[in-house]
Amino acid sequence: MTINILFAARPERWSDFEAPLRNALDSAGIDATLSLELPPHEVDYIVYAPDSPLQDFSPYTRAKAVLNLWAGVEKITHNETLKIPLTRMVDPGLTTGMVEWVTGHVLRYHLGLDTDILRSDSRWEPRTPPLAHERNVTVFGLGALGAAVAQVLASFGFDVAGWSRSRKVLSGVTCHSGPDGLKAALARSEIGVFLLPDTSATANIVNSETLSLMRKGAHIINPGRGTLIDDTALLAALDEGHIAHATLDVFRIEPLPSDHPYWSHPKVTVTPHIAADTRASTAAKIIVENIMRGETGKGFLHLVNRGLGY
Ligand code: NDP
Ligand code: OXD
Repeated sequence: MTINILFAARPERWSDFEAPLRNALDSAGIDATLSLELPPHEVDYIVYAPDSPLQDFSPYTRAKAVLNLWAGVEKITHNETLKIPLTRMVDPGLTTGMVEWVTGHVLRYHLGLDTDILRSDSRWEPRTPPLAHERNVTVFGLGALGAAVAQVLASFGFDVAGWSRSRKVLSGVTCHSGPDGLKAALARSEIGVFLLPDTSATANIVNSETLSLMRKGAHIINPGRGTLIDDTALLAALDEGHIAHATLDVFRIEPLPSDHPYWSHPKVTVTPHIAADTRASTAAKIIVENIMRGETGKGFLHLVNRGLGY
């Protein structure tokens, strides 16, 4: 029997994904029609990106799952027309990209790289760089991405702690959890990396109170979601000097409006939501694994808990 797979994402993603998906389906021995357009009532699986025009799932009466190409699902979890399982993207390529991006920005702060890179005078000022074990880094969110980031930073020698909703055990990482663990996680942070999803429980988690609990001169790195940060509170903490610098990849409004104060703030680095992208070559295998699972009645991998919102 032929399985019908609808690819519902921006057209440029189709050119990235068509061949890898086709190859992965062939390797798995799955006979499938893979297309940008199919009659809704004939679709078995929807490979989906939340910026697709497809927002009404009710005509897809036969579909068994929506397989999200993004890790973040906040734009789809509350869609009431969606009644079937929703999976999120956990992709080795995406994870590696995030680990590399965060590590680069942590090293920038840890080594004070800007001092030499941005130097415009001719002063010869030798200094001894600190060592990683002298630097406390905290990763807020220990899921697919945060756990990988925390463990790589720990393997570099950083003194790493993490914070998540449920308690975790990760080698080399001091794990805190829940509201009670938040204060301890914040209090040690010289560099805070935010890899939490956008949910009602994480909204504005970086606010005047939590910022004040971080070490004076702390640095913030946010590749999670813009809603995690109370922007007014962060700007105030930067202006007061309590927070030394922030690197922000994600924003409440994207693209970040050209008149937003973050663009011109001397203590903010803006990157245009490029921390990590789903990589078609590795992600196609994950999608096809989930289609196989759907066809053989096994549970889907990386199922979204829509009650929790991630
Ligand atoms: P996961 O769902 O695997 O992990 C989320 C983590 O956040 C888990 O550890 C979870 O705890 C924790 N968490 C969720 N809610 C709370 C809470 N209320 N209190 C404490 N901890 C909480 O997600 P990923 O690691 O795959 O991705 C994280 C986010 O990164 C995505 O949701 C997305 O927003 C962002 N992202 C950004 C990209 C970019 O390019 N900028 C690229 C890809 C993702 P627990 O383990 O207990 O469930
Ligand atoms: C994602 C993202 O959620 O790119 O995958 O932000």
